[in-house]
Amino acid sequence: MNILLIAPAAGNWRKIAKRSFFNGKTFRFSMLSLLSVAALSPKNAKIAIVDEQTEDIPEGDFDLVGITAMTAVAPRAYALCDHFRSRGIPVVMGGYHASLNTDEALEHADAVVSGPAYGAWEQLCADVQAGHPLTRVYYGNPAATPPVHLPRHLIAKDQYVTVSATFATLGCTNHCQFCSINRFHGGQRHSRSVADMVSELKAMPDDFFVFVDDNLTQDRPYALELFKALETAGKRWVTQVSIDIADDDELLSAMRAAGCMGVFVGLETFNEENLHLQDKEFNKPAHYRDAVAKFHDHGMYVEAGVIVGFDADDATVFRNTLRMLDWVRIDAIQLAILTPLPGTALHDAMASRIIDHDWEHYDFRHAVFEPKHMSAAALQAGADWIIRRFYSPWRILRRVPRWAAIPGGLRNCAYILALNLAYYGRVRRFHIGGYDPAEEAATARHRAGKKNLRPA
Ligand code: B12
Repeated sequence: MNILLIAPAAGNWRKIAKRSFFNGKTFRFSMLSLLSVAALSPKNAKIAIVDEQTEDIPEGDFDLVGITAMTAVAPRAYALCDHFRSRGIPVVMGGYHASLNTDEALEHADAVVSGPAYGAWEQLCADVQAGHPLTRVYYGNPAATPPVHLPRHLIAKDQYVTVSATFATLGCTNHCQFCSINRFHGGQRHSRSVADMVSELKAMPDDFFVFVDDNLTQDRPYALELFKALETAGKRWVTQVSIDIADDDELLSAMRAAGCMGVFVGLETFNEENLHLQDKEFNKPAHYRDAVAKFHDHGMYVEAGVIVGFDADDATVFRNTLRMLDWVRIDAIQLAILTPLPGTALHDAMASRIIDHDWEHYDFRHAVFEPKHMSAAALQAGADWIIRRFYSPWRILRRVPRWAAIPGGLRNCAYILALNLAYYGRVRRFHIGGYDPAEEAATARHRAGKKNLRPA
């Protein structure tokens, strides 16, 4: 059985790896979706995994094509479905978009694997091998035990910041309105056995890895057990947690002892009303600065997820947000424009205000709805303005070196610098906020000139 598994890429991201200055490598750290599917495939199957960020789609005599898709790449995924189906090759879609928008996906794919692939993909492959017609939807078993070892050799190591990504938990029990996770996992969270984690991590090729969990510490006893087991593994890792664990010194110490270098936290907004509207009241903006300081005290950097465009945001949100990000001493941000992803509670609530239905624009970089207190164009411009300002060379230079002064912080300093430069590269490559190299050079000359004019 000859299987082709594809991670499509849209627009600027297609074959971005071939570019020199910004090649997106820092943001390529997980092919877990397709590696998991590959691991569940029949033992005798010949499998190719293609990541469109790094390579072209091959032509060949495939018995089955599997495509993963987040919403932003769904149109590209559909074009690929149509292409392979026109050649008589059965195509299956899986992942977030197809699971939460199954009827739409079935207009292009022969079948959809809904939810996790466990149990579903094995059955689907058995149907193909037996020559049976495919069922339209195969439902995975969320409580199944995921394979411990993945065929990581199927992806090109040099194209990724690390091929050592994994997850210890799946799902999150919070109900944040804008997030796909809760609905995708049916409100459940499942944890893998600590023994399986240790076995997988020991076999990983790199010392550095990423936990792609949505909220690694949500089950505290489990997290403490996992961290204890990792203490002697000699690994370094990063992950995503929620900010409310900052008061838990025992947990933070255990994370650090287990090798955690830094965390991604969804701060989302500095406005309490917005948090209330999104069912994320466990975030307390008044505590953000102290919370970030706690992570720093434990030797962990903080990258924040920040969203603009909520209903309590007006045109002052951009300046305020940037000022607050500086003040709370955030090390890096992923700035998003609020996006009503189809399948989320937010999408249901906002349906009548959506002005752009092109899924390719649902990449958190486009204003696709009419905001309450400003125009969509103002939201777009303001979001771009924050990104460009936050990742200006001046701010990066001010932000990163403070880690060099922290004992043991040099490693983090290098990592944070790489992360900041990668985001800066994105600003340049995609001309975010009207980035113009000539203008930046002129500003640099202007500042240098000012310095030279300083009295001796
Ligand atoms: C890693 C990651 C990324 C990486 C991915 C690329 C890479 N190669 O490294 C990067 C950083 C680039 C990224 C970018 C974005 N991401 Co992202 N990302 C993730 C994250 C954290 C982990 C994905 C993962 O590896 N999961 C582990 C695997 C095992 O689980 P899985 O993907 O669900 O796969 C299982 C099933 O879904 C199924 N399956 C999946 N695909 C397929 C295919 C077939 C054929 C079959 C049979 C089954 C199947 O089987 C797998 C095993 O059970 C998820 C959150 C999460 N925890 O999943 C968000 C997530 C997928 N991202 C999300 C979003 C919104 C984005 C962005 C739009 C915004 C952003 N945050 O910047 C951009 C999109 C960029 C673009 N234009 O394409 C959303 C997707 C929601 C949606 N409806 O589309 C998620 C769910 C986060 C969230 N909280 O909402 N992301």
